[in-house]
Amino acid sequence: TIPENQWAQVVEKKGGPPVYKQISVIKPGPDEVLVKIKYSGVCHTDLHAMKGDWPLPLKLPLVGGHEGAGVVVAKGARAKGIEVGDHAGIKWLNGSCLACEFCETADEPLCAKAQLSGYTVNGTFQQYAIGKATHVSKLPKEVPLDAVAPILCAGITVYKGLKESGARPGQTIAIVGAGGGLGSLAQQYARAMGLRIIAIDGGDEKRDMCLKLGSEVYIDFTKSKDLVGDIKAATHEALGVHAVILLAVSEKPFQQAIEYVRPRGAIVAIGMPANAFLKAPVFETVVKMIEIKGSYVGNRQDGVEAVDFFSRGLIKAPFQTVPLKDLPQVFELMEQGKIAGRYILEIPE
Ligand code: 8ID
Ligand code: ZN
Ligand code: ZN
Repeated sequence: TIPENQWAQVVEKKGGPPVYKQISVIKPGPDEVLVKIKYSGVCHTDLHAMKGDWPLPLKLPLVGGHEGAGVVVAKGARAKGIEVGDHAGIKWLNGSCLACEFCETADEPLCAKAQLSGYTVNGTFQQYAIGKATHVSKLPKEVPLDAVAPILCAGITVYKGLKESGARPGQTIAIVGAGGGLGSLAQQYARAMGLRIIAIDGGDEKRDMCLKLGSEVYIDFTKSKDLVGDIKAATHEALGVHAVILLAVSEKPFQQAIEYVRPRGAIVAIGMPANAFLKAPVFETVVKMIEIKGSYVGNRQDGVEAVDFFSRGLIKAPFQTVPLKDLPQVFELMEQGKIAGRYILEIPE
């Protein structure tokens, strides 16, 4: 039976912190499902949301979270393709109009009417979360619900970003912010795709993790005296990397990437530091034929594929599990850049 009230982490004012309290359980609308969340990853986006970092209006009070894995416990009359009892994931893209040009061409993250879990609608830092039946990810039953949770945002996003980079098997990419949640998964997807990886982040804990996850080289941005030189030196004939995957939550690497990307290479912006700009010299961009682009989560099929890589045992990234009530402490560690890999919240029964 579904209770009337539930535990949730609620951001009541911009800046937070989230408050652990009881709120009511909402009934799913006709095209929605209600998912009993077992685990939810904590993405840096949840911290950006709480801090009001982005020029995108936020729902308040807000239940954050968009890497939720659990079990469908109720559904509306028009909710198709997923049944009560199925395992399901709630992603950043909670729903979209399905009728605009972007939705029609499988670019539903670009839908102007997109609803965002843990941002414009309540997300997965609660026991019972709502998702549109068309957008929840059906998860195979044999997949562990804790480890798969970070795939639902971090995994899909880096998988999509790697495809957008155009990097081909055997080519070398730089992953900037490799020690974080997206970075740890990016290394596993990149390795599964046959790419060679230079990991860039700070500290020895992240060094050890990155070298285990499949990077050939780790460069510590807090210690290197010549980051650009060190990255180039690690590439074939010091030509630079074929692609840069930018996951860091600081502006500097976004400006720096042009200095070590190889001619014809691509710079893919995925991290979204507050008030940051991408600035590149026009001359080098032109004469090196550099491609600079953004990549934003993934469409529903990217989700299916990213989960499939995981189900096949190709993606293993470290995570630590703590109870839902500990979210404020996770945010503190994240703010300080102290998390190697991902934190996952265990949602109480
Ligand atoms: O669809 C999207 N584009 C999307 C999806 C999901 C998340 C974008 N994001 C964004 C988040 O909003 C956030 O801005 O990606 C960014 C990274 O999210 P995350 O992986 O969840 O954050 P994290 O675990 O805190 O990792 C960030 C890492 O960056 C490193 C930190 O040490 C940390 O390991 N880092 C920083 I801060 N500055 C760095 C630098 N100068 C750096 N690494 C290298 N060089
Ligand atoms: Zn996310
Ligand atoms: Zn649409």
